[in-house]
Amino acid sequence: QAGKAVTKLVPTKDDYQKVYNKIASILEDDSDYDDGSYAPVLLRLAWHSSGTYDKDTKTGGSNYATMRFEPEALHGANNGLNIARNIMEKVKAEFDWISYGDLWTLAGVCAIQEMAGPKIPWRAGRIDGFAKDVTPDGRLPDATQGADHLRNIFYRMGFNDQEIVALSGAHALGRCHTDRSGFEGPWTFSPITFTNDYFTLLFNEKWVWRKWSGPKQLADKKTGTLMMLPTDYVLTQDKSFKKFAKAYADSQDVFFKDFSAAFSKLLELGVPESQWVSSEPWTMKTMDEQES
Ligand code: CCH
Repeated sequence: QAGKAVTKLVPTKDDYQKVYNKIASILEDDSDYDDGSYAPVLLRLAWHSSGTYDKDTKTGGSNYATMRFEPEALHGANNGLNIARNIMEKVKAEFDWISYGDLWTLAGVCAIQEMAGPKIPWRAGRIDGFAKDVTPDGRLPDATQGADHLRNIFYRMGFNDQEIVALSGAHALGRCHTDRSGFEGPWTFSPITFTNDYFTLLFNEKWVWRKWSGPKQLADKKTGTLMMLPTDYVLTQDKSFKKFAKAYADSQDVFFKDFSAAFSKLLELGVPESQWVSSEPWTMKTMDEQES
């Protein structure tokens, strides 16, 4: 067979692990970027590419990676995600066989796991869509609103109150940027380590409206360095949300378990069952696990 092209094989779990490893290897490429890691912004890309799902029309979701196209790329909610998409191009250049939907969701898995979060079961099989598949603006949550809005948005994706609260715990990571959303600052003191601090801080700190010219957001009274969005604070005000938020503040294990299940479900929204390459989700290894 010398000199003959090898028949292209279906990628295996090992192939996707190589992609995971590549993503992990570039997370901290620029120590000057934010808190020293691209993981939070990659996580936000995975979420925004999946959270457009509408269960009634079965449109949106992670399948087609339609954020590559205008106008979805320019939707206000996606401000700043061009940074994440550009970083992903470096990975795509090396692994051209992977679909954008698989790449972006795998980056979300990698971000959580490499920031010391729980294992996120993940499956491959998303396919690239076209500009005609872009979703309408307004499918992602608006941080200035309240509990009704959160329910409208997340029930549309097929989530319940418990899952809404669990997913919100992702705000343990990363920060807001005035030039992206208008809001400013991190939610926790460790924005590149996944913890349940978002929930403990929500209950243990006193939150006051920040006095500034920007959009309405809360600041912790003690240091004034942390922030909560109106939609974050509502998790302590709405009776049903509060019950779950309290449980997650009380136990990081419970939070990690519920987050893993809800986030895994989020990443699969909009992908027809027949497309998955494996019947069972895979658990990708962390870089640490592969060293020992
Ligand atoms: Fe979020 N998020 N998010 N979020 N988000 C922002 C940043 C991050 C809302 C609004 C905002 C989820 C849910 C919500 C992340 C993950 C998740 C920002 C600042 C706003 C505003 C953007 C900026 O300025 O850079 C609202 C409203 C909701 C309602 O539920 C969910 C669910 C997830 C993931 C599971 C992450 C991570 C960030 C930090 C990004 C970064 O660049 O640091």
